[in-house]
Amino acid sequence: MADQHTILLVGESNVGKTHYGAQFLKRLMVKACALQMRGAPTNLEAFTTALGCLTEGRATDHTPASNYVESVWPIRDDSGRSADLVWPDYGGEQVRNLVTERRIPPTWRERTVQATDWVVLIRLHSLRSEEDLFSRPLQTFAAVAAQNEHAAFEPSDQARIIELLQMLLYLAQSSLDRPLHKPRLTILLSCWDELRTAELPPDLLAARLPMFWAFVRSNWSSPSVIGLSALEKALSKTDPDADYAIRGPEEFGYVILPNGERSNDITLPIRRLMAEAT
Ligand SMILES: Nc1nc2c(ncn2[C@@H]2O[C@H](COP(=O)(O)OP(=O)(O)OP(=O)(O)O)[C@@H](O)[C@H]2O)c(=O)[nH]1
Ligand SMILES: [Mg+2]
Repeated sequence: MADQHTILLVGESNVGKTHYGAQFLKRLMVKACALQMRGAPTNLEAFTTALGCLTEGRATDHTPASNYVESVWPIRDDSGRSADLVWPDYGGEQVRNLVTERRIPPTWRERTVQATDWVVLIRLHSLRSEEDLFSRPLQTFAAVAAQNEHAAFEPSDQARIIELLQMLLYLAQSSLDRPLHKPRLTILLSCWDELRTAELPPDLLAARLPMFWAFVRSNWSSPSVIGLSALEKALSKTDPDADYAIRGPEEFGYVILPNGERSNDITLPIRRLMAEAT
């Protein structure tokens, strides 16, 4: 019997969900990874456009805000464990709306309860870094505060992501009395190539989003933080990248494991989840 791994893949718009899904699927198709397809995948439509673009060396479009599709990939790992991977693709605005509207549509409620693993994508490069007394003189703060007196309050990017996880934990009815083992949490720092850093992924997260990292560590027993570059470099939507077109998209992309080890197998974050499942 195959385990069912339903992944709650959480990421706001533009973090790289669709490109990761397409690159993951491509790896499975050309058998260039530790995981193997052991049957026919279903609902690949969500990724066919992206796969086509990547084969030509181009980036694909933003997913329409209201889209939500789940694709099921029957897989086996190199030690014979089987799983049905339920991989969603959707417009990231839906995630942002959960927090801003403070309303959870029934479909998202169900997904949260059913998921065995939560994978959260965070693109550090596009988050606003917080301004505080350590980075700015006090006067600049006072001036900005006066200017914004009537502006609506907006939480910081960091606070918004914490709020999102709080809402999901509440929905999943997780008891926080003890550090959580289930659902397991994997944080993928996406578009790692943009960050041009040699730091370890958990260290970078702790330095850039300290409040978020403290929240995660106080609630989960062993969260994983992995750097992910699904594309390895920025691609244009219009100008095809020659290397991609010649060598194939499966030759690009890598992950940085928590200990700093680099691997070209971008399916490893999921392989690790399968190995931990008991
Ligand atoms: N440099 C770099 N850019 C990437 C990588 N992965 C994705 N991108 C770019 O990031 C942008 C967003 O990627 P998508 O996969 O469309 O993001 P998404 O999360 O699906 O966004 P929505 O569909 O709006 O929810 C695109 O312009 C991609 O080309 C990567 O590994 N490195
Ligand atoms: Mg998308």
